[in-house]
Amino acid sequence: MGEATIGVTPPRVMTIAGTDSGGGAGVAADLRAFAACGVHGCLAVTAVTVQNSVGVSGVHTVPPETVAAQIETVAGDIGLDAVKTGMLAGSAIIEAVAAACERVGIGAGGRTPLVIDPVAASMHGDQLLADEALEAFRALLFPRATVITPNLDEVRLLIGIDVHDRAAQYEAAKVLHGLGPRHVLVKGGHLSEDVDGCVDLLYDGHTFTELPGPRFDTGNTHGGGDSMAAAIASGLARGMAVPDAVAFGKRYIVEAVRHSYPLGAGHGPVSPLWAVRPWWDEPQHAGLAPSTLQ
Ligand code: PXL
Repeated sequence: MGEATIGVTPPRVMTIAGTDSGGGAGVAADLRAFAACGVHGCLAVTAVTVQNSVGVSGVHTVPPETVAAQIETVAGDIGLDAVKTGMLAGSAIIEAVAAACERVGIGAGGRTPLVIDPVAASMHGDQLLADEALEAFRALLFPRATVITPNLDEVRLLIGIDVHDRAAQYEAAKVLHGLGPRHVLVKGGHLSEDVDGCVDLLYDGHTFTELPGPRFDTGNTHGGGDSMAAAIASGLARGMAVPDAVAFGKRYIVEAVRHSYPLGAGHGPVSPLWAVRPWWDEPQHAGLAPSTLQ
């Protein structure tokens, strides 16, 4: 009989999000980011989307009580060191998520940090959140958040500020902080003024921190926001303070975009597994598989 080693339980992180049948965004992206960032990933599925690289052609939501049950049943047994949310689809699911988080101590005064990526639309503009749900986001989830990670499209939907320059990015961070999250990360990826770089802005109510990074000339950024928020949640689960977890998430996503790849006729995904080694090329596994193509 082979001898199994008894491993050490890694930090445990849950994504509360939707599926993407194309495998680039949502739960699939989050779980790969968790694996690449050294944590065990759990999932509470909120919706099944029918999509490919060109767009979303169907959204089927999971009953809100089933979403809440996934969260509570995992929290009560496996335990959670951090949680992130992605596509929450509508206000009934947001209400169920907020209530479940309250019951098991996720976010706000609870012991488990909560990263909220306020996903509203896909990069093609397909709606992933019902219109009336924006208010539920602001009222029920933002006050619970350790950090929220909106992009500039989400900023416009949430608070009506159209960010075209750095000054407006600062202003948006202040207004969003007023809605109750402990930290706000206003991502600058869609800021046209930054042609060469991409500056994300972190605000904790006192201090602004600019996180500069490169900008890549690629349309293959599908799943980028999801993966970054998942990496930030992984950092928090590993015990990092928020600014360190955000810097960890930024470094991770820069490399994921650098290694992004084409897929289908539309937008390809970032590569959440850019850091995973090709084990089949190692000498002890030689001959099992053809060496990596290219
Ligand atoms: O990247 C945002 C996102 C999140 N979750 C799901 C998605 C998308 C974008 O398409 O499909 C399920």
